[in-house]
Amino acid sequence: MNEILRIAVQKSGRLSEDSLKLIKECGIRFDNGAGKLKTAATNFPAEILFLRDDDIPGYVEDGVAHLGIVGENVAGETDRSVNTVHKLGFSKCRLSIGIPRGVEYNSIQDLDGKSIATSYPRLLGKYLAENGVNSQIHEISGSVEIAPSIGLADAVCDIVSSGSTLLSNGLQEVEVIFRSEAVMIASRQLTAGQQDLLDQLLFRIKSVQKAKNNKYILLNCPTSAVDEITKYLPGMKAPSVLPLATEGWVSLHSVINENDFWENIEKIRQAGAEGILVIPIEKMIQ
Ligand code: PRT
Ligand code: ZN
Repeated sequence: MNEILRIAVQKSGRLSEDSLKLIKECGIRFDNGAGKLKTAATNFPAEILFLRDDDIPGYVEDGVAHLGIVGENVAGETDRSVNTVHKLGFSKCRLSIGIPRGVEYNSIQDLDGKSIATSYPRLLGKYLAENGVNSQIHEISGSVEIAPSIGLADAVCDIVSSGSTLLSNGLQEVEVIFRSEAVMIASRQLTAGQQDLLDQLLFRIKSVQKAKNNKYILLNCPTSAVDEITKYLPGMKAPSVLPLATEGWVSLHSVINENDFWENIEKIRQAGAEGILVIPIEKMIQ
């Protein structure tokens, strides 16, 4: 059977660029001419649909798209039944409660009996219920942050990234209720062939993500320092160790993790490494 995977991505907005970049990094080629609603990949059985992010869960539930890339905030807010299959690591933000600056705040209980404006009534309602707080939720679809200043609500619950929108509207962030990043969602009715294509795509995505979290490292060190240095290089298996022309010295090749990169580089230097080269990895297959 000639199965095809339809992947819905945001047409234009904060998720668009990184979503398309990820698909390209998975080696899937397509023409994304401006203004297109749909495009076919040339070297993978996939089509890409360009939609508003809020519409993506609905299209995926209905099976019009088989996969979609949305923020976890959108996936968590929707009542559409879809599966979240993988976190993608970009478009990180948080859903937070903000109140006017200067108003005293001790805990979420302070919002009992108060009104909160938000575009996320489900996520907020769940958080309030979990904390036994009874607030009035005002659902509004945009410009949530002006609600307190126009007397519409006592507080807001909105997406925050740098925090500057809250700040410039005289608000302070008092509670983070949900942390979000882009996720891949999938239809619950994939055929075996579509599931197989999804598995292939996820394998590629994980290889791209692993490569981003790691760097290839080459260094020279005394043979006696190899064991000590290897402790800081939990690479793929054991490092490759090649003899150098200088007696008692080797060249060591491995993979170093991005998270504690500088800390480990310092320890490697102290252990006697010299001529350290660090190179980005394009794909990492394990
Ligand atoms: O047109 P369409 O409906 O497709 O797009 P949209 O306008 O609904 O979404 P868009 O493109 O703004 O955001 C898409 C997704 O990006 C969101 O669902 C989040 O998952 C994620 N994301 C990451 C953000 C932000 N950062 C963000 N800062 N979404 C919105 N914001 C807004 C927020 O609403 C607030 O107005 O930016 C402001 C806060 O930013 P700071 O930096 O001032 O704190
Ligand atoms: Zn939207």
